[in-house]
Amino acid sequence: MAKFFDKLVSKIFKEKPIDWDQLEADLVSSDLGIRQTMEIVDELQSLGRKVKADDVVEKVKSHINDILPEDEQALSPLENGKPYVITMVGVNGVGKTTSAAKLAFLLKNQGYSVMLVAADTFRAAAVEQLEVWSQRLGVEFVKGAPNADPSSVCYTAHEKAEREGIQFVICDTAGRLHTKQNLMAELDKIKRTLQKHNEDAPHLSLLVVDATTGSNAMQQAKEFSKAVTLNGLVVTKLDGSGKGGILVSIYRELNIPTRFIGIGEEPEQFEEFRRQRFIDELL
Ligand SMILES: Nc1nc2c(ncn2[C@@H]2O[C@H](COP(=O)(O)OP(=O)(O)OP(=O)(O)O)[C@@H](O)[C@H]2O)c(=O)[nH]1
Ligand SMILES: [Mg+2]
Repeated sequence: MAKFFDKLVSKIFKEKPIDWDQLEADLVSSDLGIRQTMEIVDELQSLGRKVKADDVVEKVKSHINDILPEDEQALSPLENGKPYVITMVGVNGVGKTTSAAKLAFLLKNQGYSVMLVAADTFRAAAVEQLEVWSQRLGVEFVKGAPNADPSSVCYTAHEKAEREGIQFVICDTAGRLHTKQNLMAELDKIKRTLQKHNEDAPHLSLLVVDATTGSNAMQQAKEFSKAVTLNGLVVTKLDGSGKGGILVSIYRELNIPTRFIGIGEEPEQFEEFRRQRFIDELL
């Protein structure tokens, strides 16, 4: 995972005494958010002694540990024989389709049966992209007619999955901007349609955000959570210049826990989020 405090560490170890303005700037640029940054700096300054680099490292770690929730349980199939339904939503290009495929791969490797559903029906290329993934990974795939209503594709897929005893259904949706009312309403329709099969569906509604977009990801999380119930976050592209701090601020502000992280383009470069591991790898 990206060591998002690399820069910070190298600076604070060189500079004694600590340059507070610089520390603030570095914490903010790690996407930890202004609120967290101010709290960390205040707490350090109120230690009442000369603050050392180790103090900063410890404080950042303990602060994040206090904010983030306990890890969620790994996903497990429903016991009533119906499929566990996962929807992937987010703005364009964040990594929804890739993450849907990677998640299918992860679940398949845990021994579960999985179906990928192409509910991004706007572009033929989008359907094809997911189809190629499903063939490569050897998982079930369902698509609709070109330009079909995404809800109907999800409805049919659920029916098929239930009939065939498939344990996990992952619905990939088209990228959309929160400003497009009709597209946001479509997400709600997908949910309502799935609920005709199972009132608890979707069991996991994942917002996918690209870590390299920094505070934009926070904005997306705010807007999407107004339109749909989100109960998990996927943070992609943490292998690049992505600053993982964003997942801390999103949880703090919106209570959406990070469930998975993407750390590359390959199917295995995707992990369940683990708080301790994240903190250990920060510095
Ligand atoms: N380096 C890196 N690249 C990623 C990661 N996740 C996705 N990508 C790349 O990001 C690009 C966009 O991914 P998609 O999965 O097509 O994104 P999308 O959200 O489905 O895009 P739309 O359907 O067009 O909205 C692809 O080139 C992916 O390979 C990641 O964790 N790390
Ligand atoms: Mg896509």
